[in-house]
Amino acid sequence: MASIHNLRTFIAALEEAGQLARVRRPVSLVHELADVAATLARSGGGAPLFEAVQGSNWPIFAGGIANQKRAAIALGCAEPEIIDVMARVLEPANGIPPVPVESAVWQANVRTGADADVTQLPLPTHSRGDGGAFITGGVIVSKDPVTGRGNLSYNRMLRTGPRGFGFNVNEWRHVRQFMDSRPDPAAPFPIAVAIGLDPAIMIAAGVRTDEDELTIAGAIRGQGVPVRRGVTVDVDIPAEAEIVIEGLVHPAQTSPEGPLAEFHGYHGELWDSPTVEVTAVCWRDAPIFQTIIPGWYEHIYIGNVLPREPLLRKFVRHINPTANVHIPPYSNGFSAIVQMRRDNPGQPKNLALAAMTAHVNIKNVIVVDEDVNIYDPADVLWALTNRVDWSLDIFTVPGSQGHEMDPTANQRGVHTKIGIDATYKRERREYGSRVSYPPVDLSEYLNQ
Ligand SMILES: Cc1cc2nc3c(=O)[nH]c(=O)nc-3n(C[C@H](O)[C@H](O)[C@H](O)COP(=O)(O)O)c2cc1C
Ligand SMILES: [Mn+2]
Repeated sequence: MASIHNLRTFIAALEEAGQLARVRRPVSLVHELADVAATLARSGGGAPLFEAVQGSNWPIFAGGIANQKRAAIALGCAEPEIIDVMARVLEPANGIPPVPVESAVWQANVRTGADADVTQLPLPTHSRGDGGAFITGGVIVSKDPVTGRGNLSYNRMLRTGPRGFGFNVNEWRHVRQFMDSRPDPAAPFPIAVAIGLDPAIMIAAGVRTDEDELTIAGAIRGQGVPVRRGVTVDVDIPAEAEIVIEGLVHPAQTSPEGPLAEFHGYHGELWDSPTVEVTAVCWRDAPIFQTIIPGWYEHIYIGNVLPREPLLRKFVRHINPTANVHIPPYSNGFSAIVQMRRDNPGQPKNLALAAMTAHVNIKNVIVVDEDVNIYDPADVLWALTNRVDWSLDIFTVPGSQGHEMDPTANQRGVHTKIGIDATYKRERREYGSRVSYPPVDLSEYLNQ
């Protein structure tokens, strides 16, 4: 497989692996495109490349990192190595800084000032509860005004006009801290939005770290990401981005922004968010637009699964060195499945306790044996059904700290965590071993 260094080489690698779904039938940007992408993600289909988008000449790609197979392709590793790779690249000492270059592919078409018009961009209105057309798959590139360090993040952007967006940024984000750290916190703050990227950059942008997240993308690829200074803003933008929007955030000029499908599977509320004044729109010839379906698998993979599994695994391996973990994309990053070789009968509960303390979000921990596939929800439900006595094998931690957006928590994020020992208790009753049919390569049996 050729090495991945931009969106195009990623799409080619996905196609080679049977993980791309070319959608040739024209789709509407309003709901239909997201419906198709969400259906593909839910049914284990490929990542869609919408080749005919109504009202636009630009194709749209989605779902690049929506399952284990594609996360492995994006990271250039085998599926069982995903957490090892993420653990390595999250280590600041392994970071590789970006490399400034003179030319960027997006310099092919540059529109500035009044010529910059974002209504020409194919922005989907994703979910039926969404408040309009949003950029959800753009990576925000900014710079710490004090240290000069670069920063990547995701901030949803509601299009409000030809040169205007609403910009969602909560109080914990670096962009918010950068703006507030200046002598005049209300002064315009320069950003660039890079769209259509090497998935290494997409993964890095979901990480919370005090380093420049681009150093993580560099660590994934083993070489620094080429970056080029913006046309109208002084930030270093990935040179192989398909599309770049530059602009100024106006922190004190706020307007209603939202709602949008949230990672927990409901819609967020309407915010009074800072606005963005667009200063330039740039694109490579025949660009591919990219979106993330909000509140769906890729959103969770980038924000909650890949960046968090390494610490979770570290915590449980402190107790059991061969334990494995997965944060499944179908439960908002609030659940963890822990897999272990059971020896000491009390240890599953200790592992559940360890998993709960690794990340504040973790609320439900299910501990299973090595014969249960932690990536298959049906297999986990089988273990819950056949290996749990609900009066003996669970414990709850009422009044513990969770995520403030957990729909079961109070406004401060206080909720009840639960640990479930779904391992086989042979000492209670012996049922022999599980029915098992080893998987075969179906292509050797079908279509012959
Ligand atoms: C797809 C996606 C969308 C996100 N949207 C927002 C958002 O609209 N507002 C926000 O404050 N955080 C959002 N986040 C979370 C932050 O972008 C993310 O935590 C990032 O690591 C923050 O970077 P920072 O630590 O440099 O601030 C989103 C995350 C993902 C994965
Ligand atoms: Mn950051």
